[in-house]
Amino acid sequence: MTGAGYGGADPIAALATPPGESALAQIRASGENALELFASIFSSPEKIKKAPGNSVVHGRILKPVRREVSAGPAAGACSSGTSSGGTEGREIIDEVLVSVFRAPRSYTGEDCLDISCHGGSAVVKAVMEALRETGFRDSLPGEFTFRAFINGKLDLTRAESVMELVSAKTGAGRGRAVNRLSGALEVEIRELRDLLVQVLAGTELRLDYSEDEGDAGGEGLPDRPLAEAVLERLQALAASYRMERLYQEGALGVIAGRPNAGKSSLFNRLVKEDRSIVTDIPGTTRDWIEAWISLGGIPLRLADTAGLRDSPDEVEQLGMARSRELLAAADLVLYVIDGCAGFTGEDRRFLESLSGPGAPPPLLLWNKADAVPPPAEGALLLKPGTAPFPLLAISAKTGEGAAALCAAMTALLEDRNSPEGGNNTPGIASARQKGLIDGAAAAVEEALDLADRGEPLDLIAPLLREGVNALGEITGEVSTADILEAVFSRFCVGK
Ligand SMILES: Nc1nc2c(ncn2[C@@H]2O[C@H](COP(=O)(O)OP(=O)(O)OP(=O)(O)O)[C@@H](O)[C@H]2O)c(=O)[nH]1
Ligand SMILES: [Mg+2]
Repeated sequence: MTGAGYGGADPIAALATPPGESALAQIRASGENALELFASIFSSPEKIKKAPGNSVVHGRILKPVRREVSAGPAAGACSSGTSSGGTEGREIIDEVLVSVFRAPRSYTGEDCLDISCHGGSAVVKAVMEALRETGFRDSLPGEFTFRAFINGKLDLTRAESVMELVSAKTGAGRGRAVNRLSGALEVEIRELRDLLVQVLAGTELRLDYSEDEGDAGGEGLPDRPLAEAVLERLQALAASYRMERLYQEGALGVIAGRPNAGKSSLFNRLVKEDRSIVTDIPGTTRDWIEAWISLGGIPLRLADTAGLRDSPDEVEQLGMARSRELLAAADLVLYVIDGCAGFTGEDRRFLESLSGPGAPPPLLLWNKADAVPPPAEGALLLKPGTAPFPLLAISAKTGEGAAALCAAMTALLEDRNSPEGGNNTPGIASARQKGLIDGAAAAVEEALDLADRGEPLDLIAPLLREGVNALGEITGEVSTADILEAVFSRFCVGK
């Protein structure tokens, strides 16, 4: 049941906060004898040993005894040792607050400690060394959450959401991950699995009965409407994946256009900072520059690029090659037209070259609307015989149209990623979950298809079982060491 390296209940410890200088740092420890081991390096061992679960103890961490063999009392030695544990005269490492949790009422389900010590690498290093000397080992990535899973505190969907929560870039992404952590996805998957088990049970029963009767049971699928309902809900879950990825990982937005169109000015306005150099010299931006922004909760990696034009300048050409690479990977293209120069033949050519198969249609922006208003039609005819392309009037200089632009960008990303017709199912956010849901849906679909064609139930039952197993794998009811290791090794240490 356990992956190589993971497993067991031996005492583990890890820094749970980022390394570096800070007011406080948090070190987590968990496992068999965690409280007794920690007590041996604590100024008031009995307080730790007797502490009830969910309580906080104040005291000092001391150098482990083994290191004190011949050394006399060091500067800062503990002079007020308590009744037992041999704490007198030992060097103090730090003054700490220790949160004590007792099994099974802890994150991991084991005896657990959260040590809040002073921040800074020297303190953390010394505390971790003391913990190692008393018998804790450094935890593997995600090992605390792995133990929570093994001890039945979390299913796999919730365990994965812990990592999603840690890496959420915006409030909306965090909200979606918390929804999964609270078990919304787990409940949906378990429900679907139960329903599919019901269909399978009905099928096997009919199969047994037909075998007794001497036929192979080719008379349609028992509980067919149930199987259809399961398939529909599985498809809705699969469709939620793109939207969840969008909120979790974000999208790439690229600002492109001719030199001097105002791309860098727009970039600075959207990132709300003077990041990119703005001058009236065409060809100012050579190398692209990027920043993350939040678009109504969608994390957007926004890139300002070198202006596109026919130029013999080698450096500019290299810059434009990079612009094109970014454009090829973009989820959203903001094409900026210089209102003062008007829509030029060069703009038309670049826009045509951007509209390859699969490329997202760009948002066309008429910039410098403060100086020159956009064409009265509010649209541009890019190709004769095609529908005019809508224009959004903006001024990177005054901010006019910026709010409408952000709303249009958000709507475009949501439209492109939302499931058709929308749905209210809890979303799935990991590729692992998506693969298993697709597998389960394909199996149920094939089962229905075979039933339609009057195929015998003994061909259909294994497909239903495949679906049941795939759903069990999502929550971790069916799991192998490899799956668990793949899930938990992606976590950060201390989680
Ligand atoms: N009136 C007006 N001027 C603008 C506006 N946006 C940009 N400009 C001016 O246009 C000039 C070029 O602006 P940039 O933002 O550097 O243009 P760019 O597209 O990044 O240019 P390159 O980096 O050379 O490709 C600067 O003088 C800006 O002040 C606008 O909305 N209105
Ligand atoms: Mg620029």
